[in-house]
Amino acid sequence: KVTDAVLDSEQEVFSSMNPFVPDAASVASSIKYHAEFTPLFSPEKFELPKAFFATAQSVRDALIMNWNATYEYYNRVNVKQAYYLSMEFLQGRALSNAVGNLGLNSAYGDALKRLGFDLESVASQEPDPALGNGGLGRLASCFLDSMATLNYPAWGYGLRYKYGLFKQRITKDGQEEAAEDWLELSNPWEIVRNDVSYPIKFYGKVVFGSDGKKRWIGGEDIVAVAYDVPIPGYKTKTTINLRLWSTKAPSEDFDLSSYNSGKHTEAAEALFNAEKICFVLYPGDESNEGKALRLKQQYTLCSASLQDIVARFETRSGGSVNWEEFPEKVAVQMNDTHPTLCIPELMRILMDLKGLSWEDAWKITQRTVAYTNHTVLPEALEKWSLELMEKLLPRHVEIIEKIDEELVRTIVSEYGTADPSILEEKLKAMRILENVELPSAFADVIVKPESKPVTAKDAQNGVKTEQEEEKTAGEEEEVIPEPTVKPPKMVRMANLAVVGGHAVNGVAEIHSEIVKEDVFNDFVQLWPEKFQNKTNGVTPRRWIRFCNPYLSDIITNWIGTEDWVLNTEKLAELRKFADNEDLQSEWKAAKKKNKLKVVSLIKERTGYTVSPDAMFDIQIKRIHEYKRQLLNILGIVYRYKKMKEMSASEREKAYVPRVCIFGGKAFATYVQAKRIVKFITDVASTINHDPEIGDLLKVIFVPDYNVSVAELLIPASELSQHISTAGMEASGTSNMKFSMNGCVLIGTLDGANVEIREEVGEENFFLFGAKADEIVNLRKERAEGKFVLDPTFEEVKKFVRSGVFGSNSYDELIGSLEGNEGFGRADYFLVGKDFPSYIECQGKVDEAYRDQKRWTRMSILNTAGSFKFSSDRTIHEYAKDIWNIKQVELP
Ligand code: GL9
Repeated sequence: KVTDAVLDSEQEVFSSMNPFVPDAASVASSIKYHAEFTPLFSPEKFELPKAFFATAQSVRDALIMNWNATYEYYNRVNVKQAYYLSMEFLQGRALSNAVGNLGLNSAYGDALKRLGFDLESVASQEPDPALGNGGLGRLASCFLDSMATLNYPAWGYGLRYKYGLFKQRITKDGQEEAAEDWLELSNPWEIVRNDVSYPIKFYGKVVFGSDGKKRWIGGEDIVAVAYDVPIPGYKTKTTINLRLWSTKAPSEDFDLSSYNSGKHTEAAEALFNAEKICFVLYPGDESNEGKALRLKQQYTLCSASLQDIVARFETRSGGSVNWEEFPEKVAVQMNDTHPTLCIPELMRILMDLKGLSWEDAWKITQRTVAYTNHTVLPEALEKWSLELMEKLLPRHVEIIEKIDEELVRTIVSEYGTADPSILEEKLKAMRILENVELPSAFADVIVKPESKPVTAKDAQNGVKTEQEEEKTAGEEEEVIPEPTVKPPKMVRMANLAVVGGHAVNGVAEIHSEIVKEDVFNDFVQLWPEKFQNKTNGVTPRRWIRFCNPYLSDIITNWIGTEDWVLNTEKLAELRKFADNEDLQSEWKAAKKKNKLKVVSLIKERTGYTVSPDAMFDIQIKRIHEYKRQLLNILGIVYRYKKMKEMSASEREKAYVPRVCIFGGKAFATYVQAKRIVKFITDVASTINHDPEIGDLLKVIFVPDYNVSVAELLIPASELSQHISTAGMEASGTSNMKFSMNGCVLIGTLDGANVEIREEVGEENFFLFGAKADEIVNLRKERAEGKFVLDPTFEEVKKFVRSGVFGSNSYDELIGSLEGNEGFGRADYFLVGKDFPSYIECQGKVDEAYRDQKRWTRMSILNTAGSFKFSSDRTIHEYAKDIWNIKQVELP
C-alpha cells in the first residue's frame, strides 16, 4: 500500500519543478485576479463559464513561465530540435491535463472550493478543441505530451482552424453536421505572437533575378501569424510548444476606396480569401476550389513552419551560419503526406533565398526530413493535379520536376540494362509525376511498340480500348478511335515523401511490413535502410492517470508507487496479483463507478436508461466501411433475432446482458458511412423499445463523439471492438487505451491488435476473422462468387430486409455486401466472410463474462500487459532512430 513517504516524495518532485508551488489561497487570488483584470466577461457575476476561463488563465501563467524558461534554455545551448508537422492535432481539453501535469490538483481543487466551485465541473466547461479527425490527430497530441514529459526539445506545428471538426447531431434521418465554433468564447490557452508572422505566396510566376537565380514573383500574398499553445510535461518544468498558424491578409490589402464607394464585399475580398484558408479542417474537395483550398492549407503549414525553423536556426547560429549544420540542429517529421510540400519548400528556401546549390540543398533536405505513413488505403495516398499545382506553386513544380528527373536517372541506372518491361514498370510505379512524359534526357529509354488503330478484328482478339470497355458486348464497329481523354497528370505526394526524406516508417509491425512488401516495395529495393517501424503509443497521463483516477489509485496502491505513470513497465507487476480477491473486488468496484458515469452520459445525450450491471461493449472510432461498424451492428441484429426466437428464460440463460455502445463521425460526404450511422440508430430504436428484451440488450449511439467522450467511455468499457478487415487498419490507438484501462478486446489480426495480443496474452484477447495475407485471395473468390456464404449471414440480411427496423429496406447497405448491380464491389470488406467467426467469438465473450473472476483476471492482465503502448516508448524510438535528438533537462 502507498505510504505517506511515497506521497511526500511525489510532492517534492512537483515542488522542485515549480518554484512557486502556490497554496490554495494564492491560487484563489490568482483566479480572481484574472476574472477581474484579464476579463472575457462582464464584471457583475462570477459564475460558470467565467470561472473556467479565469482558472485556465491562471494556470496559463505557470505554463508561460515554464515555456519561457524552456525556450530560453534551448536557445542558449542551441540543441538539436525536432519539429512535428501535422495538419491535425486532436488536443482534447487542457485544464485537467495541465493541472495534473503540474501537480497542482489539490491547490486548484481547494482554491476553487473556496470560490464555491469544484474542479471537475469547472473543467467540464472547456470546449473540446477538435482540430483533428481521428487517430492520426490524436497521435500527434499524445506525442507532444510524451516529448514534453521526456524533456525532448521538440515542437509541434499545425494550423489554427477557426472551426473544429463538425458537431454531430443525430436526427431521425441519421447524422447532421453543424459548425463547431470552439473559439466562440476565445481560447484561454493560446498566446498570439504578433511579432512572429511570415509572408506566404500563391500563384505568380518564376523569373530569373539579376544574379541569374530563379525567383518566384507576383501572385497572391497572405500572412501566417503564430499562435502558441504551451504543452506541459508531467512532473517536469519542460513546457514545449504547439505553434498553430492562422492566416490573414497583409493590412494594405483592405481596399479602403472601394469600401467607401459602397463596394463592401469587393473591398474585403482579399481579407476573406486569406482568412478562409484556416476556416476548417479538410474542407470538401469535390470542387476545384475545394482542392485549391486544401493545397493552400498544406502549403501554408509547410511554408510558415519552415520559414520559422530556418529563422530560428539562423538566430541560434549567431553570426556564423553554416548550412551544412542544419540537419544537425533540425529534424522535421511529416505526419502523413499532408506536409510533403516541406521538401520542395525547404529546397526553394535554401536555393532561391539562401543561395545554395541544388546538390547542397538536396543533401540538407534529405537529411532533415522524414515521413510517417499512416494508411495503406490507396484512396488515401494523396495525389495532386499537376495543373493545379503549377498554377498555385509554380516554383515548387519546377523543383518537383527536377527531383522526379533525378529519380528517373537513378531508376534507369539501376534497371536500365534489365528487361525493358521491368524498367517501364519501375518507372510507372516509382515516379513522382504520374501520366507525365519522361524528361527529355530519358525520352528514348523505353522503346514503345508502334501504336496503330484498333480494328474490329483486333477487338475480337481481345484488344480493347478504354472506351470499348464501356460498350455493350457484341457491338460491331469498323475502326474505334483512340481514346480522346488523356489521363490527368498528377503529383504523387507519398512517392515524393519517400524520395525526399531519410526515413519512412509505418505505425505498427504488421503495417510496416505491408508498407515494405506492398505499398513501397520498389523503393525498399533501392533504399532498404530508409524503412522502419515505429509502433504507435498513447500517453498514459491523459489515458489512464487523469481519465481514470479510480483505477489509477488502485494501481498505485498495489504497485506501491506512482512511477508507473512514467515507467509503464511497472504495470507488469500487476500480473502477480491478477487472481488476488481483494484486488479483483477493488478493480470491479472502480469499473462500476466509471460505468455509472456513462449511465448518466447516455441518459443525458440520448434519453435512454441503461443498466450499469450489463456488459459495456464499445466501438468508438470514425465511421468507415473498413472499420466494419456494419459487422458489429449485424452481429447485434443476429443476437436480437435469436433472442426473439426464444422464451424469456431461454434468453436469459443464453445471453449475457449487454449495452452495445457506438460513437464516431462519418465524413460529411461519405454517403455509405452515413447510411451505417442511420442503420445503427434505427436498430437501436427498435431494440431499445422492445419490452421483451429489456436490459438484455441495449444499443446506444452516443452523438458527437470526441476526446472528452472517449475519456468517459474508455474507463467504463469491458469489451471493445477493433474489427477492421485484416490489413486495413494501420495501427489503431484506441485499442491501446482500452487495453490500458482493463478492457478486453475483440478483434482481427490487424494493426496494433497483433502486438497487443502478444503482450496481454492470447487467452486475454478475443480473436476472429481472416488474416491479412488471405484477404487478396478471399476478395477474388468473393467477387467470382466462389465461396458459399454462411447461412447465418443470409439469415441476418433477410431479417434486416423484412422491415423490423422500419420501412427502409437498406438496399444500398445490404446490397454493398452482395455486390448487387449498382452497389459497387462485392463485399470488399469481407463482412460476410468474417460474420460466422465473429458470431462464434461473441459467444465465447458471453461465456467468459459469466465467470466474473475469469473476466476480472483478463481485465487486470490487459492493464498489466499494456506497458509497451505508452507513447513515451514510441517517442524514445523516434528520437533515437530517426531524429537523433537528446533529452535535455532544464537547469
Ligand atoms: C490513421 C490510421 O487509420 C490508424 O490506424 C492509425 O492508428 C492512425 C495513427 O497512426 O492513423 N491513418 C489515417 O489517415 N487516419 C488514422 O487514424 N485518419 C485520421 O485520423 C482521419
